[in-house]
Amino acid sequence: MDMFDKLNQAKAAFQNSYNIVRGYELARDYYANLGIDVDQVIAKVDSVPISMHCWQGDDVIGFEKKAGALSGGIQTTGNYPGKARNAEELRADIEKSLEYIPGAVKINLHANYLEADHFVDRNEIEPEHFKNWADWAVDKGFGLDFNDTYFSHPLAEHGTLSAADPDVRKFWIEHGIRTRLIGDYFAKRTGKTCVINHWTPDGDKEFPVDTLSPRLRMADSYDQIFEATKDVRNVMDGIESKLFGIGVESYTVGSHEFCMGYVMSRKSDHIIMTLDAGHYHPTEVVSAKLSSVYTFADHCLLHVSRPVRWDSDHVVAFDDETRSIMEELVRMDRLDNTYIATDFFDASINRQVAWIVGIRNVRKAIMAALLQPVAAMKAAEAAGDVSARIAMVQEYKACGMLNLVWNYYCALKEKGVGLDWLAGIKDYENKVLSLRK
Ligand code: RNT
Ligand code: ZN
Repeated sequence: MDMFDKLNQAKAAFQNSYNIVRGYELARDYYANLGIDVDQVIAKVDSVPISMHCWQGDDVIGFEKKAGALSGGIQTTGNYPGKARNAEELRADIEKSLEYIPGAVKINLHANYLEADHFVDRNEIEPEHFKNWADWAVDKGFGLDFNDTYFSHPLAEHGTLSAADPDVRKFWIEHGIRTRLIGDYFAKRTGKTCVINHWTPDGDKEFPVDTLSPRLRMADSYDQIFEATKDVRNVMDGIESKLFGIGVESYTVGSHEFCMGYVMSRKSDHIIMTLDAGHYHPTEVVSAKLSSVYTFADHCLLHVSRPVRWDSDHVVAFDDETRSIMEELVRMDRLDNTYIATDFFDASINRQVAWIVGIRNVRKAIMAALLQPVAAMKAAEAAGDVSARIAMVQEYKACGMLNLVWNYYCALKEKGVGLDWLAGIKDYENKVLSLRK
């Protein structure tokens, strides 16, 4: 490259940055007219922690020495090369992805991502098996969240916390207990609350004759887990419901009603509902449930995901439902009460692209919700002006100024404006991922 080319390149780079700032200034003035301080919005958006699920990086397999196939009615499809084969690779992949993900993150681990030189069964897991993760998180300043793993295990074939076999149920209760102790360890190590999500795949392919007993057993199992670990502090416990899983289509023990009933009846300050965007009937949406949850609860945990016709766990899109969820949280003033976690696993594309696109979309949806004149919209509604209401809701939802603020925010954080991150990921794919056989 000669001097002339270099100068031209510098000019183009300058022009780009200049345009980003110009865009920001335009948007800043536009939003100021609506009574919105863009700089405050940016600071807020940046501070909302999103819990990044580790399991997108290796198709939910984990690092147990006897790791088998994924089970429990969930599925990854696709065979894109380069998935992480061990915890070091996974951590490196997460770090690389985070170069292009702006804003506060926590890392969300599953119990099967332990590290040990021998096989450690689920009822034997200890904090020491997660020491490397904790050391890494402390070093990087990340919070850690956690999940028990009640699937991909031979003893999970006929139920876990609801199992009729007392020994099997005992095994899984022990797993739940140890999961909470590890959550306690994470909270102590990182100094940040550890949010644990409890999800069991228990269910039946056919509609059972006795639908009550498994539910009574599951409630009792959770009670036992919480009673045995009642001294654990700084841990929140989400109970995740589901409509159905593959192979257990007719009956799910941990249904929405079961989980909501369990959480509400325990009146605990740490047992909360988990709402996964893919866990309801196809026309039933999480955004429509949140204000009912918040009528009776102070917190909840979200699994932001994208169901395509079923709980397919596609990469989160910047779609209406993701936006509606965040709009609800903002309009209810419950953004800070809500633990936001991602949950998807696409094995058909570069796994880092999956993380980056999905998590950026979650944060962008938060920004989109905050860049709306909520007070004015509420005032129109309260005054009974339903015509102004629809006009305002539609106008501000689609406002094109959003991207100008988003681009400026990404530039400010040096996380890649527009698609400026894609080449970096392709490069990593060529240099690192493609060498993994
Ligand atoms: C399954 C649930 C659950 C899992 C993770 C891996 O349908 O959504 O949250 O995706 O535990
Ligand atoms: Zn989930």
